[in-house]
Amino acid sequence: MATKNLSDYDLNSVPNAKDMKFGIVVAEWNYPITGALAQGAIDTLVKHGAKEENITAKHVPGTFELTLGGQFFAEYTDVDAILLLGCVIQGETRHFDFICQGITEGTTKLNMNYNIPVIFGVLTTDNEQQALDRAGGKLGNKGDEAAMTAIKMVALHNEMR
Ligand code: DLZ
Repeated sequence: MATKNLSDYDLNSVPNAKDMKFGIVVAEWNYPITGALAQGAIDTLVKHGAKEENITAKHVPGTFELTLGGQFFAEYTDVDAILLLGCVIQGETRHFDFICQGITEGTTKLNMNYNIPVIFGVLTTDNEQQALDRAGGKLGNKGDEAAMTAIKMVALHNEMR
């Protein structure tokens, strides 16, 4: 399936998640947005067969802390995939750049170090409206997309190992 917006996905192309376990780390910064991402992710996991008891969500203060929250899941639990959900909105300082760099590199390192899917579900936008549009607004919900990516990557892992 070639797609630009995974929210418009073909339901049949997503594997069943009934035996999969997921950890979700949610940043509290911009919580109206990250909470919507988390709800979208959970709804999508359940829609594709995941059991609610196999989905664990934890909160961290900001997007910068998502990496360590993800590492805690990887170290201390037996989840099959981890979703990192955050929202960084451009401000007047360079904080945006540093946080985006930190979470991007951190997510990549977790993927490489733990050999399980760690999904980059972070909105990086110029303003709040762009974020709202992507958190259940007119451009879908990137939390749904993170969930589908997680399911697909767990299925690939199970197939190949
Ligand atoms: C400090 C900060 C700023 C300015 N902006 C955001 C943001 O837009 N989104 C977000 O998730 N977090 C932000 N933070 C907080 C940092 O992620 C982090 O929590 C602090 O720098 C403490 O490490």
